Amino acid sequence: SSGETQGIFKATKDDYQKVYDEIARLLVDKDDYDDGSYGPVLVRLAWHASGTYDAATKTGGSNGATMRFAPEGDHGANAGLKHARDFLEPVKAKFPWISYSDLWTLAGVCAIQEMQGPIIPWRPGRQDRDVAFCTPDGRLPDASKDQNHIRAIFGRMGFDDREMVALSGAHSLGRCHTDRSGYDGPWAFSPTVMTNEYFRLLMDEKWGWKKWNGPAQYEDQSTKSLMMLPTDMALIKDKEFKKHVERYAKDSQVFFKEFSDVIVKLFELGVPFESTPEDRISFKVSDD
Ligand code: CCH
Repeated sequence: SSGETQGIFKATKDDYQKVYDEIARLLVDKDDYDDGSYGPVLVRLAWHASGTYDAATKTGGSNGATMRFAPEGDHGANAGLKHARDFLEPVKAKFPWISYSDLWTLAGVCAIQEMQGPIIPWRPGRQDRDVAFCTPDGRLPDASKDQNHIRAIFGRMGFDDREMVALSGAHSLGRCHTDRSGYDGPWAFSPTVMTNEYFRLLMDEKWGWKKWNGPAQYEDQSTKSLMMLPTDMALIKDKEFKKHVERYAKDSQVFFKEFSDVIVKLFELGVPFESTPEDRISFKVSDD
């Protein structure tokens, strides 16, 4: 059986669509945040919940939602994600049968789809776990590093080069905040719409070091309003990574297809499903 059970309540696909619709409604309703949407920070919450996975020890991953607890919530990489967790509290209150771990990944799916990204098939089955399951600090990527670090971190989760580049395309969304990571600014001109703009900018723009007192980051030379992290630039410095950046810059459909496949995999890392991939739900996008 898949799905949440609480007492005699057994959630159906329609129940999960109701949760999706509620998150989508709140995304429209609460538009007084950042660039006008909580969407990007919800995507980051789902990614940081999932990206702690270690394939060798089969620990971490989205199952558990252990970022609720101080040791993990306070990891430097998770700074600012409280905004995303708090945004979802009214949803959890309205649908108390869903686990936080299913809710966080479902919210990531909803945010991507509502920001005009690809359909991300999703299935329930995550269970919340206690503080003892918090992962150690240092499992998420450090933006000041290079391609070797990217391969070490994402290789530990079980991803190959192509998948690492596809996942990085999420940086078409959102921005860096000086009070969170220390970095500043958005990667793309439309940070609340999912596109392949990140890859096009990497290929087409001239990037130089930003002159400021903050951590080393790049800025575009034409407008000086966009940014790239050292790890973003590593995707064009490394020949094997760059092949995929070029592919995704040229063809947004190819990017959307490969991004969807890889983020489905990311959100399912380490989850002890009783269901099969055929049980995944493709949620209906809201009409505007
Ligand atoms: Fe990321 N990311 N990310 N990222 N990220 C940041 C923000 C977002 C790295 C570093 C940062 C992925 C991979 C990487 C999002 C999704 C993904 C920030 C700014 C840093 C730093 C945080 C702040 O200041 O608020 C590094 C390093 C890597 C890999 O090497 C992957 C993979 C994904 C998803 C699939 C999203 C979305 C944001 C925007 C969040 C917001 O609040 O706007």
